[in-house]
Amino acid sequence: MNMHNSLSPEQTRQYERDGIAYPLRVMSTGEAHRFRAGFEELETCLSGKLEYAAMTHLYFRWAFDLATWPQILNAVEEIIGPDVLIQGTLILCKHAHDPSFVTWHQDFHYTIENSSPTVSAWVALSNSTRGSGCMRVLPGSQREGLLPHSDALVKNNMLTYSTQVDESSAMNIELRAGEMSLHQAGIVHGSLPNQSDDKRIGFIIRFVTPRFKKTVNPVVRARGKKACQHLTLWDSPPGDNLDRNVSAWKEFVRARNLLK
Ligand SMILES: O=C(O)CCC(=O)C(=O)O
Repeated sequence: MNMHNSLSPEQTRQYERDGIAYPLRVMSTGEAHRFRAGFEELETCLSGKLEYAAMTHLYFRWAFDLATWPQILNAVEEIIGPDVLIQGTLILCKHAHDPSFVTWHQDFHYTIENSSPTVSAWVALSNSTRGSGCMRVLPGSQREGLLPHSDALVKNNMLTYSTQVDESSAMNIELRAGEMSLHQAGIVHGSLPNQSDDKRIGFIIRFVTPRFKKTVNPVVRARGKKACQHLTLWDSPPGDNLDRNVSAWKEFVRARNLLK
């Protein structure tokens, strides 16, 4: 299989110019399906449809393994350097024929309070197409700086804040299961509802470096050794007691207000 362990010169140019590089194959379809099975096991355990799940990498081994997947980290290193920390993860799952969508926004919202280089990986655990509500971006919009956002609740919006844009240049970021895109925090992006018969599952990983200042949530060191005593490092990968992990994860996201 032709794995892109790192970015080609054209992909690096695409990332700089458009604010996003894609599609990058980082694992086989079969491996993506195994991660999907981990997510679906969690859904079964919670006895319901899971649409929004933050920080699963701290509590579930499959999510930890995905967030620290070598082929993902190899590409991320090329963008932010050899010291790679995982600031957070988020699963956005649009179920079949689900009206949920994501309004246009920038990710500065998550990372504005620090001076660290940052990049987000959007890993497809199912095919993410125009029909299933793939991510859409406005290429080059990362050069416009921080746009005004409002955080009004919008029915069926999977996130809570949005910005107004001219979407005529919108580009669909279609990915097959096992591929990813890497996007800059400043790129304006969003997505439309899933009109397909399958789930659209995106596993999003936000990477930073030890220059990261915000200390609210623990970070996982994925690569490098640089000192970061100012941050809380989450050292141990999750164990395999699913019931215990589910309870601890539910308590963590509730206490930190990471529920949608
Ligand atoms: O998954 C989506 O549809 C949107 C993703 C997103 O907003 C993000 O990765 O920041």
